[in-house]
Amino acid sequence: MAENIYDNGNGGQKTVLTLSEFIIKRQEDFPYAKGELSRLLNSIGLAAKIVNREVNKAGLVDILGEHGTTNIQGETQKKLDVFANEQFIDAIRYRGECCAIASEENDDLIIFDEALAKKAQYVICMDPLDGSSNIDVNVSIGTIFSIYRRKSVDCMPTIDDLLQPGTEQVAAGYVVYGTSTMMVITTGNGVNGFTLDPSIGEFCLSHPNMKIPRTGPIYSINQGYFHDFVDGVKSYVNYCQMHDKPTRRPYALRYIGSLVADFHRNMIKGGIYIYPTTSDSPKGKLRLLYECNPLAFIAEQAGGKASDGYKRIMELKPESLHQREPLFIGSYDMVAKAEEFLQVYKDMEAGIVIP
Ligand code: P6P
Repeated sequence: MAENIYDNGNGGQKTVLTLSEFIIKRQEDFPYAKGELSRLLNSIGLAAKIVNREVNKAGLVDILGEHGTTNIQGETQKKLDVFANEQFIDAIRYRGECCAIASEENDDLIIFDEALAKKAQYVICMDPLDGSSNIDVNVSIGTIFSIYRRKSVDCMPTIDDLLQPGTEQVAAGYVVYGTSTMMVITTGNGVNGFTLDPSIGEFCLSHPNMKIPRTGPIYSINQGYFHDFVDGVKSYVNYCQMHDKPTRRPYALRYIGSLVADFHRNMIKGGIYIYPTTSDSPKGKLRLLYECNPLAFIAEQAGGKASDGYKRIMELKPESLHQREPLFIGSYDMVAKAEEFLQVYKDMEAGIVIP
């Protein structure tokens, strides 16, 4: 395969661009920062490499199985969940650029010690290891994170620093621990994917300027809950399954049960991922702060769309750290079509008759 040749801007040419080099090269994306955001993204990359090492050994060492605790969601925490959470928190803490973290694995806000917390300018929302129920069966899992500038000044951070709408994100990304390990990030100026080269221990630019196709051949939803879906979702799922060559239907149903893996595949091939409301999850299952918003930022930066079925996800004002929302995310035209179906039923319920 031809080597990827990148112009490093100095007339020379390199065969690889590492995550660290890329972040420094793109420093102009965040003029207000003097390297802090770069250091923060690099610390996340470091933690991802450490987690990747353990994920790849899972099964060989005693890191599978349950940790014997549950998180605020009432979900049993896996050993790797807790390990990953600790790695990301430690890596972020010691770089000194973040004052507080909202993590899926911690009931309450994590606020770093006073000296650090007062000067650091960023806060992070993260799901350190999403899809952990797949760990023991060797299915791809992922990390998801969002970075915001804090709102509080000259004081300890508060929960309001984290309860910001997704439109305030300065950076977001995910790591997918799959057949290869990839880190996909945006700083508000497009989306770029980096593949871990284990031989040099570096994330290297492999997917520059990622764009999600406007439409695609895949829909991702847990079909097992079909009878629980609201009518608008049922009608959209039926639409996906109908034969119609011009729109490449029926779409293929692909559902790994690991959000990052399903989302990443749809980013590459085009598709829609839906986690709607169900009787067990009346507000949806996915968390707004550290699952919906970061992936929505990436989807939109790649030309896609993300909503709760009616409204742009990133405009929702969070009320609590672990707030759940329905999520429709992926190819722009597919999410727009799903919203059309939901709107028809919403209008019918409101007695609005379409002429
Ligand atoms: P269900 C994993 O627990 C997760 O949060 C996502 O990664 C995944 O897409 C979803 O839940 C799977 O949920 O109810 O279909 O098993």
